[in-house]
Amino acid sequence: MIQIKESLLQIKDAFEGQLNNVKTSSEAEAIRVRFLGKKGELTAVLRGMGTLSTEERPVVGQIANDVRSDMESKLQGVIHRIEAEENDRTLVEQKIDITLPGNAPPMGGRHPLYKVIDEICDIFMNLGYSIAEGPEIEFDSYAFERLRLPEGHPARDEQDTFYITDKILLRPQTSPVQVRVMEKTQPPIKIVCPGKVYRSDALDSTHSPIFHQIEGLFVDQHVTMGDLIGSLRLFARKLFGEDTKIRLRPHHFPFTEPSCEVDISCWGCGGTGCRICKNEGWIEVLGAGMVHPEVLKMSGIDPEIYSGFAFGIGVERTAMGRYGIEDIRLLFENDLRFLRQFR
Ligand code: 2NM
Repeated sequence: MIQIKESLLQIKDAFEGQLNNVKTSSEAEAIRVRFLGKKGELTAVLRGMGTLSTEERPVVGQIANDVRSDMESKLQGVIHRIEAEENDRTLVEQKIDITLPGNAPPMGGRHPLYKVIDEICDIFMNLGYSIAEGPEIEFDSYAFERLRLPEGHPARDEQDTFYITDKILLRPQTSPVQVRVMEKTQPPIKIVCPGKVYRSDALDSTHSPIFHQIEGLFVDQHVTMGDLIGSLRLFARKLFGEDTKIRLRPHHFPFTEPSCEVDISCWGCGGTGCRICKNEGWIEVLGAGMVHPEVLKMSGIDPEIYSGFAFGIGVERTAMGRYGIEDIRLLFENDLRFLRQFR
C-alpha cells in the first residue's frame, strides 16, 4: 500500500514537471494520453490495487481519485491557457489590413448632349408639354410632303438626307413625329420631340451628318405669335439665366407662316459684344413660327378652329455654347478625356 501511494505521488510529480514545459495543445494532449489515458501510467498503477486488502482498498482508492482529479484540473488549466495564447497568435498572424483601398468600379456619366436634352425637356415638361418620340427611319410623306416640302421643292436641297429607297429615308428633323401625333390626336396638343436627325453634310468643326434636335409643338384654339414669344422667352430665361433676352428675326420655313429665327442675348457679355458671340451680342439658338394652316389641314386638324406654334432647337449648338466646346466632333468621338469633364 505504501508502494502504491508512493507511485501515485511520483506520477503526479512527473506529470506536473512536464506540464510546466508544455507549449502547444498537441503537447498537452500527449501528456494527457501518457498519464491519464486508458493505457496511461495512472491506470497502470490503479490496476495494482487488486493486491490490496479490503481495508486498504478504499483508502488508496480515495487517494487515487484525489490525485486523478487534481491532475485533470491542472491539465485543463494549462489547455485553457495554451488555447488562449494560440488564439491571440492567430489573430495577430492572420490580421487583415482593412486600410487597403478597394477596387472602385469605374463610374460613367451622362453625355453632355443628353444632359442638355434632359434639361430642355424638363423645362417644357414643367410648362405642361409631353415628350413624343418616333422613328428615325421615316417615309418621305411624313418627313417632307406633309410639311409642305413636295418633291422638287428647293428647300429639300437644304435638308438633303440619306435615302434608303425612293420613299424611305433618315429623318432630317423630328417634325415627322409631330405630324404623326397631329394625325392621331385632336388638339390641344402640347409636345416636345427630342431625337437624332440626319443630313448629308460633310463633317467639320460645326457640321455633322448626325445631330440632335428638340422640336416643340403647341396646337389649340386661339394660339398666337404672342404665346410663342412668351413661351420662348420663358424657356430662354430658364436655360440661359433670368437676365436673358430674346430677339426674333423674320425667316422662311415651308411648314410655318410667319416664321422666324430666334437669338438670345449672349451669355458671355449680356449683349455688349465679346468673343463668344463674335461681337454680335446675340446668339442664334432656334427657329420657330406659326404652323402653316395647310400643314394642320393635311394632318386632319381644322385650321379654321385651331392654330399652333412650333419651334426647333439644335442640341449640339446649345451644348457647344453652354460648355464652350469649339468642335462638334468632340461630342461624337467618345474620348474619355473629353467626356470625364462633364461627370
Ligand atoms: C423648326 C422651325 C420652325 C416645326 C414645325 C413643325 C410642324 F410639324 F408642326 F409643322 N414642327 N417643327 C418647326 C418650325 C421647326 O426647326 C428649326
